Amino acid sequence: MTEIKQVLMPDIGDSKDVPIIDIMVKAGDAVKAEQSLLTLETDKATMDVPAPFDGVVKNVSVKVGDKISEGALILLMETSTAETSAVISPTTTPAPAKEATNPIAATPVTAPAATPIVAPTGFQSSPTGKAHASPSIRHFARELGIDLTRVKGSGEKGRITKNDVQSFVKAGLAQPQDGSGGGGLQISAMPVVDFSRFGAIETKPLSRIKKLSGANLHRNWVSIPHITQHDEADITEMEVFRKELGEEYSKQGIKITPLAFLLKAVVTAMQQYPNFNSSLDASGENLVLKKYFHIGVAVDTPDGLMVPVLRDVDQKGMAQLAKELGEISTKAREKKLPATAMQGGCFTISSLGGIGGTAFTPIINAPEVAILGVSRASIKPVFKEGEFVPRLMLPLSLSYDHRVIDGAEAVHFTSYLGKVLSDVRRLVL
Ligand code: CAO
Repeated sequence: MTEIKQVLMPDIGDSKDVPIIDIMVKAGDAVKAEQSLLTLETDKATMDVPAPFDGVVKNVSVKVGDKISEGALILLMETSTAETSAVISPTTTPAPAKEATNPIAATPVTAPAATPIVAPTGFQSSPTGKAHASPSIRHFARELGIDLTRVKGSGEKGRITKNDVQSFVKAGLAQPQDGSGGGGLQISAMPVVDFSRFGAIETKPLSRIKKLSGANLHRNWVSIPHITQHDEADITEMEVFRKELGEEYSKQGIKITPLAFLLKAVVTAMQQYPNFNSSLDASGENLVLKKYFHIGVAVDTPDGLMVPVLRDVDQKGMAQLAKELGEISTKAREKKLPATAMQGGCFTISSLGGIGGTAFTPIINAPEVAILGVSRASIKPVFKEGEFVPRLMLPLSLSYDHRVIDGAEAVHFTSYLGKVLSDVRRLVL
C-alpha cells in the first residue's frame, strides 16, 4: 500500500527564513533515504536536507530562493506504508533509532498537524569555502574527481550547482581524445611557493631547449599510457667483438660504443615485431605501420635533451652508424643540427649507459609508440649449466604505449633484443 507523506522543514536551531540555494529533486524522482533533497544556506554554513525515507517525489512545494523556517512544507512523497510505517508517528511517539539521525520530519497528509520534529543531527554542513558549493555538490564532485575550483557556478551568488558540475564533465569529455593533447584531464594547479621563505635562492630561466622539450615530455607523459618493461641482455660476447672492431676503427677516428650494436639490434627486433614501428593516426583508430627504420637517439647537451634521428638504420653497417652517431651527437652539442634532423623518427634509444644507473622509465617520444632506455652494463653472476659464471649484463628499460602494444608483445620484444645482443651473428640474419 502506498501513502502520500509530507516532508517538512526540521528544526535548524535558531535560524529562521533560511534561503534555499539548490534543489536536487523534482516531481517523479525516486529518492532513497538520506539522499539530499535541497541545500540551505545560513550565514555560517551550507547544509543539505536529506530524505527521511525511500519514496517518489509527488510535488516539490518550494523553489530556489525561497526562505523557509522550521515546519514549512518542502515536498510530498509517495511511499509504501510498510516501508515507512515506523519512520514517524503523527503523534509525539519518538522515532526509531535508524531515523533518529534524520533531521527531516514526515507526516502522513492525513495528519499534517502533528509535530514531527527530530533533532537536526543529520545535517551535513560545511563552511562556505573557496568554491561556492553545497556539501552534496562537493560530494558529487569528489565522486567524479572534479576540482570544484575549476567549475564556474551559475547559481545564486556564483554557487556551483549539480548542473554546473555535469556540464563541466561533459565539456571535458567532448575535448579531443586522439592522443594529440591532454584533453579532458582535470589537473589541479601546482601550488605557488615562495621558496625564499625557507632559505636563500637564485632564479635562472630554463633554456629554450628545456622549455620546448619540457612541454613535449609533459604532454607525452600525461597523454600516453606508459608501461616500462625491464630486462637484461648478456653482452659478454658482444663486448669482445666490439673491442676488436673498436681497435680497427679507432684508426679511422670512429668510436664504436655499445649504442651502434643497439641501433642494429633494435631494428632487427622492430622487423620481427612491426607494431613497434608504428604510430596511431590522428583519429586514434588506426595504426600507421612504417616500412622505414629511422631511429632517434637521445643526446645530452649542455642546454638540454635533443633527439636527432639516424636515417635508414636497417641499410647501414655498424661502422657507418657509429660514425654518424659521433657526428650527430657532436652537432647536437654544438647546436648545429637543423630542425629536420630531429624529425621522422620511428623509435628512440635513450642510453645512459656511459654514465651509470641500473634502470629507468624513459618517456615515449610521440608519435612513436616505444622507447628503449639503456643503463650501464655490469658483470653479474649468471647461473649457467649448473654453475655461476661472470657475464656482462646490459639493463634494458622499454617504455611502450599500452594502447598499441600489449605486455606480452613487449616482453617478446625485449627477449628477442636480448637474444640478438647475446649473439650478434644474428644481426646479419
Ligand atoms: N654500459 C657500459 N658502458 C657503456 C654503455 C653501457 N650501456 N654505453 C656506453 N658505454 C661506455 C662507452 O663504451 C664509452 O666507453 P669508453 O669511453 O671507455 O669507450 C663510454 O661509456 C661513454 O660512451 P658515450 O656516452 O660517449 O657514447 P654512447 O655511444 O654510449 O652514447 C650519446 C652517445 C650521445 C647517446 C651519449 O653521449 C648521451 O648523450 N647520452 C645521454 C642520453 C640521455 O641523456 N638520455 C636521457 C634521456 S631521458 O632524460
